[in-house]
Amino acid sequence: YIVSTTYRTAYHFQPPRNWINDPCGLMYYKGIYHNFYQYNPHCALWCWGDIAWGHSVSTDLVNWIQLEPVIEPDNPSDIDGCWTGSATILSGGQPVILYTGVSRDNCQVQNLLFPKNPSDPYLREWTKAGNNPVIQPVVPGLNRSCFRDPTTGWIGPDGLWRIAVGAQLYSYNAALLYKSEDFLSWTRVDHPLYSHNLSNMWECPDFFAVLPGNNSGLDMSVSIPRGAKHALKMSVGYFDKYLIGVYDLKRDAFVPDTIVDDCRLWLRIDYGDFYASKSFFDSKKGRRIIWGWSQEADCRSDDVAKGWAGIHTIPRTIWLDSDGKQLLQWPVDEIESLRTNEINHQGLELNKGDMFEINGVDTFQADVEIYFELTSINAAEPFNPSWLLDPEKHCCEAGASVHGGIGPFGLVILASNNMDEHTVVHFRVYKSQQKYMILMCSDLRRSSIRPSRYTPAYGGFFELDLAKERKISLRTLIDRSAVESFGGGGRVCITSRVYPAVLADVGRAHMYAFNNGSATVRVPQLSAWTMRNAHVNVENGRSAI
Ligand code: DQQ
Repeated sequence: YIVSTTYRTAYHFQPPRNWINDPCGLMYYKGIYHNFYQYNPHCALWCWGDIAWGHSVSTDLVNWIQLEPVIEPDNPSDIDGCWTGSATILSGGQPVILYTGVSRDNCQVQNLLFPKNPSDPYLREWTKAGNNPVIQPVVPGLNRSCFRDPTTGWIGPDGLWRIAVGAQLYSYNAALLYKSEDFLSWTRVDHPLYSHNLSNMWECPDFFAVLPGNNSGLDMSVSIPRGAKHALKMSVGYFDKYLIGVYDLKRDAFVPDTIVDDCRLWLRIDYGDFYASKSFFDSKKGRRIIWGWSQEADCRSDDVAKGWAGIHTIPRTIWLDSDGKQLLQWPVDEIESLRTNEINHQGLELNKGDMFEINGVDTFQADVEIYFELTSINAAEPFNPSWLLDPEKHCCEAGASVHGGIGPFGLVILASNNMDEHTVVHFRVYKSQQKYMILMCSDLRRSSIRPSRYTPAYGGFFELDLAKERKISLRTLIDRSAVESFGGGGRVCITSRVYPAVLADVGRAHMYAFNNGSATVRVPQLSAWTMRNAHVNVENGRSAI
C-alpha cells in the first residue's frame, strides 16, 4: 500500500509536506486566523538546528493556506533553532511574537518579532528585533538548556505586561514570571508564577482566565472580571496537564485551588497523543480556543516515506465546568461545515454482547455523536483510586473484551471484517463513595497488524453525578490516521493515531456501537456524518501527494 496517501488526514491541519510540531503564536487578526508552528522546511523529521516557524492562515479554522515560513535560524540568538513561542496583541492592536531561540551550546534565550507591515492581515513578513535576545537565561540555578516557550502576555496588577517562561532551576520546575512596560525590555519578577518540584521540565506553559460554567472566553490583555478563575497548563512528560486556581493579584502568583503533590494526578487537557497545546482568545467569536500537536506513532522511516509527520488537532473551544473544577473542550462549531450524509438512529437498546453496525457513512472520515443512557446504576463496580495514577494501565486491564457491571460500552471503529484490526473507544462506570467515576479509553492495541507502531490503550477518568444525569455522551472524529474523542460533553478528550494496514488495502472499515457490560445500555440518539475533505493538504492549489 502507499503510505503517503493512506494515512494523510483529510480535515486535521497539516501543511503540504515536512515535519511539524508545536502550534505557536496563534491569533485572530484583521479577519484572519493565524497558525504558526514548529516546522522543518527541509524534511519530515525534527532535526537539530533546522526548526523554523511555519505559517498557515484561515478564515474559518477549517481550511488553511500555507504561506512562507516567517522565521528561520539565521542569527546568533537562534542559530540552532527557532523554537516555540506565543503571539500577543498589544493594547494598540499591534501583534508581536516572543519565541525561544537556541543559540550556540544549547543556550535558550527569548527573542522578539514584529510584523513588517501590520496593515497586511496575512502578516506574511516578520522582523527580528534588533536587540534580541530580549531575555537571557541569567537566573541563579537556572539550567540554560531548559528555559523556553514564552506565553502570550497578560496585564498584571500594576498595569505592566507579564509573560511566563518554562524553566528548570536547581531541582524544581517553574513558570518564571517576567514583566515589561513595552514588551522590549523585560525584568524578572523575584518569584515564579508557579513552581513545583519532582516533575519533568514544564514546556509550553499557557496561562489563561476562565469563568465557571460560562463558555465565553476572556481576553488576557484586558483586565479580568471578578469571579474568574485561572488555568495554568504545562506540557510535561508526554502529556499536557493543568491546574485550576486563582491569580492572586497581591502576590502576583498563581495559587491552585488544591495542592496535589503527585503530578500523575493532575488533570490533562487530553489523555492521548496530544502535546504542546496553546490557547488564544478569539475576538471574532468571544471564545477561547486551544489546539495541540499530535505526533506520528509510526517509525521514522515511514515518516520519511510519507514525506510528512505531525498534525494539529481540531481547534477546540475550552471553558471551565460550572463546578469550577475542570476544563471542558468541544470541537469548534465551524468543523461541522464538513459534515455530509447524516444518518440517525434513535431508541437502540444494547444488551450484553450486542454490536450494532453503523452503516451509511465513510468510516475513514466521519464524525459520530452518540448518547449512552444507563438503565440502572446498581451494577457499577467499586472504584479503586490507585487507577488514577495510571489510567493507561487500567485501560489495558479492563479492555473492551473484559465484561463489567456497567460497561464497557462505546464504539468499535476502523474494524476489519474479521476484527483482526480494530480500535475501541469505550466507557466503564464505577462507584466511588458518594460519586461515580467514568473511565474512558481509546484502545489502540488491535488497531494495526503492522509492527513498529505505538499502540497503547489511552485512558482518563471523569466524575459524573449519575443521580442527576444518566446519559454519557461520546463524540468521535475519525480522520484516516487520527481519532479524536470527547467523552462526557468534553470532560475527557483523547487523541489517538492509528495506521490500520488491512483496512488500508481493502479501503473499507466497519463501525459499531457495542455493549459488553451486564447492565443494558440505551442509545436514545446516535448521529453520524461523513466528513468532507478540508483544504489542508494543498500547495499552490495542487495536491502535494
Ligand atoms: N518543542 C519545541 C520546544 C518545546 C518543545 C522545540 C515541546 O520549544 O519545549 O521544537 O514539544
